[in-house]
Amino acid sequence: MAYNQITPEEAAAMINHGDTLGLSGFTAPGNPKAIFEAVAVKAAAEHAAGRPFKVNIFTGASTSDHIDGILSRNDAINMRAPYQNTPDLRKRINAHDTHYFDRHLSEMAQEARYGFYGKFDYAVIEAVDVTENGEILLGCGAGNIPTYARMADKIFIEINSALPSSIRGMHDIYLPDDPPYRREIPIFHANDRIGSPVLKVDPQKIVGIVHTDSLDGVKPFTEPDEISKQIGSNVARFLLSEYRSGRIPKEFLPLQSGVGNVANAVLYDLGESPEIPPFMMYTEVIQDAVLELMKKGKCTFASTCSMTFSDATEKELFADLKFFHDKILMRPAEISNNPEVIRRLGVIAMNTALEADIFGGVNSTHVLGTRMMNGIGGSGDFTRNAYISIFSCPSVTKGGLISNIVPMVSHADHSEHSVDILITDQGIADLRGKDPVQRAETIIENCANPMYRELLWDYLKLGKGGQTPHSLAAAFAFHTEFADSGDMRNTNFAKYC
Ligand code: 0RQ
Repeated sequence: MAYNQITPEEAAAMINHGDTLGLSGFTAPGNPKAIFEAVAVKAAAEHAAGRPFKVNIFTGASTSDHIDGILSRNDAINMRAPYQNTPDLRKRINAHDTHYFDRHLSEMAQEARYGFYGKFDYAVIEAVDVTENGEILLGCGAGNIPTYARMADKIFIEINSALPSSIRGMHDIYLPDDPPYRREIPIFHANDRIGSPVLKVDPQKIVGIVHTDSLDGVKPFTEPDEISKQIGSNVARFLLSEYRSGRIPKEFLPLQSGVGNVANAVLYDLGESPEIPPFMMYTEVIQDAVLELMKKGKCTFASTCSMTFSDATEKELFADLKFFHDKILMRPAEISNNPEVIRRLGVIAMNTALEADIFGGVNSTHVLGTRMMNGIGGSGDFTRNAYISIFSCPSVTKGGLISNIVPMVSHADHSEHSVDILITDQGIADLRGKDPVQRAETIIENCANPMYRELLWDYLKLGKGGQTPHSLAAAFAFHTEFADSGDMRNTNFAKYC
């Protein structure tokens, strides 16, 4: 079947106000790169003519400036799910211009199939290639596109000629049946392949092919700062002591690692440890550090949803694809983050907190309790089901004006029932087998910054009993003080007694 070759502007012309679109990709890789720039221009023209124009956008995770950035600057997103990290979109979300609902990434696709979010007008897919019978070779991220493509009435494809066709074989596209017919997801080792190397769609639904030629535009990592390095080395020290004690089996276990500098620093540290054996990853994104570990033979395999490499590393990957081809498999988010598989494989989860409280609760999403930062992403999928679940963060932020260890988290994403280990630049709090007061003692002593330890001890003494001795009057005294004076160190609990 010969497909209609169109321009991004022709695609944008077909997209109407109120349409719901499901996009390929997961983080910047795998996202469409041209059509939404044209949609943003259309939105600006419609708004200038006094007509409304906003669309609903479902993705795999965060996107890039080509989508969330440019659409938000043109106020063109009505509803957005399930994760984002773009400053312009963040502003729209916190101003309620865009309705954002933040979902566990493993659940998004199945809930779309269950019909919870209505019909999809278009799927927009970045691809390396598409055959006449509708077999699509995806780019560097899988995300939720198998579901969106199945549900959408029509499909646009962006063929990106910067992507090599030798990437074929690095995807594992699998959609589980829905209840009551679902069976086990048959992954028993991180490197088990269960699906197809291509996404199969009905070719009749493909209404246009757009051509692009650009890499994903992921920025390279900056050298981790001293605090990130200290956290990284504490996480590596913890894992090594678990391994030496035999609580992690001698073969080691698959790792999940979040995004950012701390995650990168942890992986570099593990790579340097001669005692840690070569390991696999079962994770949702792999970053530059993973490619380095593969070259050293330290990481033997990574199951992921996307290859979130900087452009320089992406070029290196493509130049040596033969070496990496059997070491990386990209799966849809509901499989890369699947709770059943995470629990079965014994994945060790490492994620980042914005703040944690002395009893072990974690806030990953809301700055000072109200302003959305990014979203829960896959942190809940992994944390709740991990063999060991680790959260890390710096002990203080903004030079000490904010303590990241607080009496009570101002927004709860992960409860104390799911958090095993808390790590800051100050040290390691092992919360396993401890009651709430014992947890508080360990966290204050090992993780809080010395600037805040006395205040946190004072808070613990305020409680009037109960298993978790909060003082409800003073639980947010740190946050209230920051709002008043801009420095949590000025907290005076006497005001609350
Ligand atoms: O503000 O930008 O003004 O400097 O928050 O803080 O330390 O740069 O955080 O980039 O490591 O991200 C949790 C957001 C951490 C991320 C989070 C301020 C701080 C700064 C950012 P500025 P950092 P990082 C895998 C799993 C959820 C999703 C997830 C995240 C800004 O890791 O989104 O885990 N996680 N996914 O100054 C007020 C505090 C603060 C604070 C930091 N306590 N109070 N402001 N800040 N702590 C990945 C995927 O799912 C794809």
